[in-house]
Amino acid sequence: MAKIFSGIKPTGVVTLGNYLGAMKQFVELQEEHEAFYCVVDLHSITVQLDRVELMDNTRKLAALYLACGLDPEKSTIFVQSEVKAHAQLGWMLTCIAGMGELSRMTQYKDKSQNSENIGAGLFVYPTLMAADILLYGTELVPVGDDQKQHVELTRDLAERFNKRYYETFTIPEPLIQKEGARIMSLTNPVKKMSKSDANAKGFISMLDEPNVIRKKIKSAVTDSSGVISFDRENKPGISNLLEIYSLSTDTPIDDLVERYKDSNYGTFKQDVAEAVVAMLEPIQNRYHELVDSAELDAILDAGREKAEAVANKNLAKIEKAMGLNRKR
Ligand code: AQP
Repeated sequence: MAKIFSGIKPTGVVTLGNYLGAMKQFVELQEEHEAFYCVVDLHSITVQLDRVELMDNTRKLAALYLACGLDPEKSTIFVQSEVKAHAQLGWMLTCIAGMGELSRMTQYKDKSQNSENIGAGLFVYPTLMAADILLYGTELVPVGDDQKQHVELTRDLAERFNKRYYETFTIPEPLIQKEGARIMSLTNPVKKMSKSDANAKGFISMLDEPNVIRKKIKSAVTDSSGVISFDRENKPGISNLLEIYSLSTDTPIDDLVERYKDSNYGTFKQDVAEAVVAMLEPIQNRYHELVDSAELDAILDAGREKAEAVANKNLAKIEKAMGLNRKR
């Protein structure tokens, strides 16, 4: 049994990419491991969001965690800003991180590229993520491929801290699936699907209505060869749809390629859309029951208490290692 931590930012409604790349794994892992899953709202304020929208997104994401199958009897499910130790450890780790290593983070480079006002929070985001992970003695971090570099930085910071101060942190490993680790945008299949994409046609939200999903998949960018085969480099659009179809139905990609070898893109896209609709239907139904319920609040309150107990105990040890608090 390993200790697991992961989280998702409530910057919008989670996408099929977040689900297939991360959340689906969260559910499988809770069966055999001690898992902490967090709605990382402190990470969301690295970009400017409407306050009511952010609170709403936080609630929606927590309801989706449960609707996807996270079970509060098996996992600890909570909201990051409610456990204050995350921000405290985030600051402590920022103090041992270097400007050079933070500037090398590709997510920072990508996100700051087209922005005039780059917040300092965006720059130090990885140190808060390191704090999230290290606070729970985490051994495994299930993430999509885009977060691998941040987990590697977490390992470096933990090793540095252990050498500089005291053997305090467990060194975590990223856990990245072979398939689904990078679901691509439907309008630009060489770019990853993101919930904050300004073009809503690029992503499928977990709460999109069936007809919206059908339309988005129908208009997904493909190519003109008309052949259904898996070739990420030369056929990124069709390969992305094959991956989505495969993960939505638990069917190997090779079987799908064989099944559709004489089909056209129209028929194939229709079937992909129906597979996604069928997979999301029970999740959406359960989500609607939960999102405004008192049950959701009770689960998050209990989750906060459980997370806080572990986090505060570990934070006290880390503070001691670093020399914080007065001498007695
Ligand atoms: N397209 C994707 N394919 C596979 N996995 C993905 N993840 C994100 N996009 C894809 C994984 O989802 C988890 C939660 O991500 P996050 O919300 O914390 O941050 P992110 O990676 O920046 O996700 P988005 O959707 O792109 O958010 P915005 O648009 O706000 O930046 C992570 O494990 C991530 O790898």
